[in-house]
Parts: sequence; C-alpha cells; structure tokens
Amino acid sequence: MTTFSAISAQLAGQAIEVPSWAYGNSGTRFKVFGSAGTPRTVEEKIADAATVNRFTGLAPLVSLHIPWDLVDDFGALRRYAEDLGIGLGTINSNTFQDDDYKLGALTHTDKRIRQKAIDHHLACIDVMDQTGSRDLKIWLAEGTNYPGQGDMRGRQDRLAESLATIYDRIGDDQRLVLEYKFFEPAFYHTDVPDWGTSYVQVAALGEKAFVCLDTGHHAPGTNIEFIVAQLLRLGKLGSFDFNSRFYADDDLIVGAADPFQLFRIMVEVVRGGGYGPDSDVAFMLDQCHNIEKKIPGQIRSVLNVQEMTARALMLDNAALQQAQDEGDVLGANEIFMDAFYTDVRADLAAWREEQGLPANPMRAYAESGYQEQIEAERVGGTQASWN
Ligand code: LRH
Ligand code: MN
Ligand code: MN
Repeated sequence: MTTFSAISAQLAGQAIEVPSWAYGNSGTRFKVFGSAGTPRTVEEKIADAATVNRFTGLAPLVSLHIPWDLVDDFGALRRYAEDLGIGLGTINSNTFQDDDYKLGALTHTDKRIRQKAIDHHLACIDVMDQTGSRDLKIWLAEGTNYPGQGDMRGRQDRLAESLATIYDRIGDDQRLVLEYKFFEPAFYHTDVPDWGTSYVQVAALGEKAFVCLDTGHHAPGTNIEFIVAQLLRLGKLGSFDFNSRFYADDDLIVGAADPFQLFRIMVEVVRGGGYGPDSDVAFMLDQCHNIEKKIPGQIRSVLNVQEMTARALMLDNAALQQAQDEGDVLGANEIFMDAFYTDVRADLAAWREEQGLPANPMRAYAESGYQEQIEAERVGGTQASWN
C-alpha cells in the first residue's frame, strides 16, 4: 500500500467550499430549532466560515444563496471575506420560495413567470461579477405531483430554452452547474431528477455548463461513485454538494452515515482526474446542522472529507489494476478494502502540525473561546435555511 508520506503533499491544496446556510438555524418541516450564537447577518455567516478555515486550512471559500445572502454591496462583502482570509464561492439561485413558482419557474407555461425566474438568474450572474465567483449553481424545485398535471416533455423544452437564455450571460471565466434531485418538493415527477437529465441539458448549453452532484439526491442504493466515474469520463462533473443521508435528502454531516461511500466516491474522483491542481471540480458541502453546533459540525465535515481523500489517495492503484487484469476478484477487493481500513488520523494530525495548523481542529476550536464569544454577542440569529 502507498504510504501516507508518499501522498501527503497532495493534501496540501485541498479546498472544500462551505455553505453560508450551514451557519443559520435550520430544521425539518416539523421544527426549526434556535441556537445560541447563530449569525444575524451575512457578515457573521462569513466570519463563521472563515473560522472553519482558520482551524482546518480546508475551507477557503464560502458559497452564497440568493436572496438569503442578499446585501447592497457585494464588492464590500468580498473585501470583508478576503480580510478574514477566505473568498466568496459558488452563487446558488433560489426559485423555490416564491408563490409565483408554485407550478414551475424555468419550466412554467406562463412566459412572464419564466422570465421572472430567468431574470433572477441574471441577477445572480451580476452578483458573481462582483464577488468574483466562478460558478452559478442552479437547483430547481420544479415538477408535478399528479400524473397528467403537466406536460413533462414540454417542460423539458421550456427548461432548455430558459437555461440557454441564462447561459448566454455566463462570462468566459464563469460556469453554470445544474444540480439534480430525484424528488422533493415535487413527488410525481421532477424536471431535473437525475444526472442523465442534467447532463443532457448542460451538454446542449456548451462547454461552460456542468452537472452538480449532491450526494443526498439519489434513490437509496444508487451507486453514486459510478455516476462520478461516468461524469468525469464525459468531462461534465462540475461540482459536488457533499452531505450524507440515511433516508432521503437528510443533509447530515458528510461521511457520517456512510464513510465507505465517501471513500468510494473519492477513489473515483482521484481515478478520474477530479482531484488536484489540474482539476476544476468544485467540492462543496450542502448541509444543515439542526441539532448539533454549526461550526464544529462544519469542521467535522471538512475533516471527514480530508480523511477519506487521504485514504483514497493511498489506494495502491498499480496492485489493484494487476489484480483486476488477472481476474483476481477477492485480491482486488482486498487491496481496495486495505486502503479504506487504513487509519490515517494520527498521520493527518502530525501533518497538520507541520502545516502550522492545529493537530486536532475539533479540540482547538472547542478550546478557542470562539463559540462562547458568539453565543454571548449574538442575540436573535436568522432562520436561514432550507432542508
Ligand atoms: C436542494 C438543495 C440545493 C439547494 C440547497 C439549499 O435540496 O440541495 O442545493 O440550493 O438544497
Ligand atoms: Mn444541494
Ligand atoms: Mn438537497
């Protein structure tokens, strides 16, 4: 097996974007729990994101959701973030909280409503121009609840037309990423339910359009790493929304429910050239921390990704390929499992110290006093999230 020291240099540039909404109060449709220290402003969310980066060195960008994170001056917000050592990352559009969009947004039969949804995306691109963000991420809550309710095919055509109008405004250094999700809030059919539909739509747009894979957006049992391999093969994997799930779109801490799945995904990412300085794949978290403290929840998440990345990098690919070529079924599986079962925690702790980072970021955060400080200072935090 490859040793930790042979792969540690590859960990240095790892970047995992954190979502602004992870710092706000969140919950389920049954209850949103308030928590002490919740940010009251976009700036406070950014300060919390910068704290995650300070303790881990892993989270140099924070992703914004519009209009949740709408401010008057995005240039000033960018400078505020940069002063705290991070940048503003992906801009997420939101067409799921407006009555006008009850029956659709980019797919709506009414041209006025389609145009309103398109204009929202153009406004998001204006924001990107000010924040220096590369990616516009589009997730659509569109679909129908009852057979016959809508013309599924006509909706695909309108979606293609609306996306093309938005794509026209994407700058040379910008990208459009289209996220899929198999159900919810629509329950009979969803307009972008799977990677195939997202791929078909973005392939029609052009080379600045990609697929976003949210790990919580598949039917139980789906082989997500296969989708990763396929999209990398096609050059269309734009970004990840990482989280973990037991049942549906649970938005739990990535690697918590199924660390082995995260490992398998990272193996395919590495295998397909999706990791490292030559890759443009964006790694983002899309999570909510309903019952646990939010900043440590985010720290735990980026550390989980780092741990499984290290294990994936340690997979002995030469030995694996030889076993595969020889048809050695169990030998190949053993090589694969050896990498997964390797405990890299002590090596990572020592490596972090070499980088000038705390060996144990969870403990360092707990001892830093930041949590106590924000709990004392911030009263009346925002309810910022969608689950
Ligand atoms: C939809 C989703 C999408 C949204 C986010 C808040 O379920 O995954 O990425 O923007 O949640
Ligand atoms: Mn998502
Ligand atoms: Mn989701």
